[in-house]
Amino acid sequence: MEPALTEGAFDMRLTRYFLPVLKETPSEAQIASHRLMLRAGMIKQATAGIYSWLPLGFKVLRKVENIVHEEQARAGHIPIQMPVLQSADLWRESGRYDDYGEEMLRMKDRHGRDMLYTPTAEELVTDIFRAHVGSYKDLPLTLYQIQWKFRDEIRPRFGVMRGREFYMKDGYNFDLDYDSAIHAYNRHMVSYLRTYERMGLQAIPMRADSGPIGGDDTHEFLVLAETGESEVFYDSAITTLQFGEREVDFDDRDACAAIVKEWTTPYARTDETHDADLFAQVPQERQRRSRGIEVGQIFYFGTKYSEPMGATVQGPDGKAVPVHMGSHGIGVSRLLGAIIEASHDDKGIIWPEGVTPFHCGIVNLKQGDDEADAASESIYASLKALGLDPLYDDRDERAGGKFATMDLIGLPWRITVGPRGLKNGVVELTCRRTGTSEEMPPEQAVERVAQIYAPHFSSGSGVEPMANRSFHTWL
Ligand code: 5CA
Repeated sequence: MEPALTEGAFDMRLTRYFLPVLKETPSEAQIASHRLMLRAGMIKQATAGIYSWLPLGFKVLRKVENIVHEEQARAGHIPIQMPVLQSADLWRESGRYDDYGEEMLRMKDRHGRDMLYTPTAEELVTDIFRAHVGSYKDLPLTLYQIQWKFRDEIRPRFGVMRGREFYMKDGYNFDLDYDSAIHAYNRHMVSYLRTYERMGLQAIPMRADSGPIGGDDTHEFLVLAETGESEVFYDSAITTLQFGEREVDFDDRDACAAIVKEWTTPYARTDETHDADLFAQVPQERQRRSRGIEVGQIFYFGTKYSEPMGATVQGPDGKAVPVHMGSHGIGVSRLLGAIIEASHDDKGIIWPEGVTPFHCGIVNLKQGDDEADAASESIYASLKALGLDPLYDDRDERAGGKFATMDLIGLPWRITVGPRGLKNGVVELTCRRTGTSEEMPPEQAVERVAQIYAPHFSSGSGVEPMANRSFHTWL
């Protein structure tokens, strides 16, 4: 049998790759993440708020997406894919076609029918549900997708942070009653806490406003950053919480509720729901006012869509009841901006190990030197044989230029190979975050890199991590 074509099967020598880094700082970019994504050749603006994803950006987008899929699988949610173009008719049923306003991109097809580019998908998923589910015995059910969305933002800015076209995970739960739907809400909160931590982020759930999605119960997840668009108020105690390596049974209502309680007890709210009197009760030395990037939001809205759209199931007593629903979003493309805002320095990006586009860079200081070439090739092959994904800078360039590129694109680890070191049998292993370097024999450097990534290859709970799989086999 042919082995599966994995990501690692691609040739990752820089001379054969497409990494259009920019020397100049683009003047249109106001914040670090936008500047760095453009400079590192991750994205190119196609038109206002709409971007093409170049190889490096696309690779990180896929990594972030894979973490989202893995964590959704762990929580028991089921992936589907819905179209981006939808008929306006469904949105008339829910009453949102007129309510949604100018953010919705509307168009007509050749027959004059009203169409739209999906800004979210409550209506479409409810239509799928009502067509196929009729009994409480088929509940609970949570369907989700990762799909492009379009919102005609009045001021698209900060690159992928506030785009018009953006990539979003949107999930929808269908439950028989309030208690079961609240468990779905809690399960999503727990699952999201895990998801963001795996990306090296601290995202704080904060009580928020539900906007056009509707409902009273909603939390936004915020990554603290000066450049964030939301004003937030919180008790600093919440920043000490860590999900860590806990094992969670996602079917256990009490266990999920306890975790939600832990994260929702300290005060944390966006300005929309901020309550000055309540905030004043937080000990003064722990009161924080700051800014944050919203990387996700969860909603419980009960029967807001199921009732007008007739999404009912037969309950145990034989009576038809509208299902209780919620929706749950993660800003997948925005996350790339958020991760960079949280992790960069003046030289460039510093990728957390969980989402780095390549595990390790290899810099050959003297391309064309037989020994340096052979040692670099051998390190490249050894890392690949271990299932790792190295990027080998095999260009005939000055060392300074190679280091600048590696620092800019932010690979967490770099192995530097040069004739001088090789005479002593050593190469250099450098940590991007701390800047510290250590000399060691090539085999040992390979071994160390493998050890560093080992935790990212075994995520426990029966969900195999992406690094061992071919593209998209999570489905
Ligand atoms: N239907 C619900 C949940 S699926 C929903 O649409 N929620 S949302 O409006 O809060 O969007 C979910 C996430 O998408 C947000 O938390 C944010 O991270 C991301 N997002 C929203 N608008 C944009 C945008 N213009 N650009 C980039 N990301 C965005």
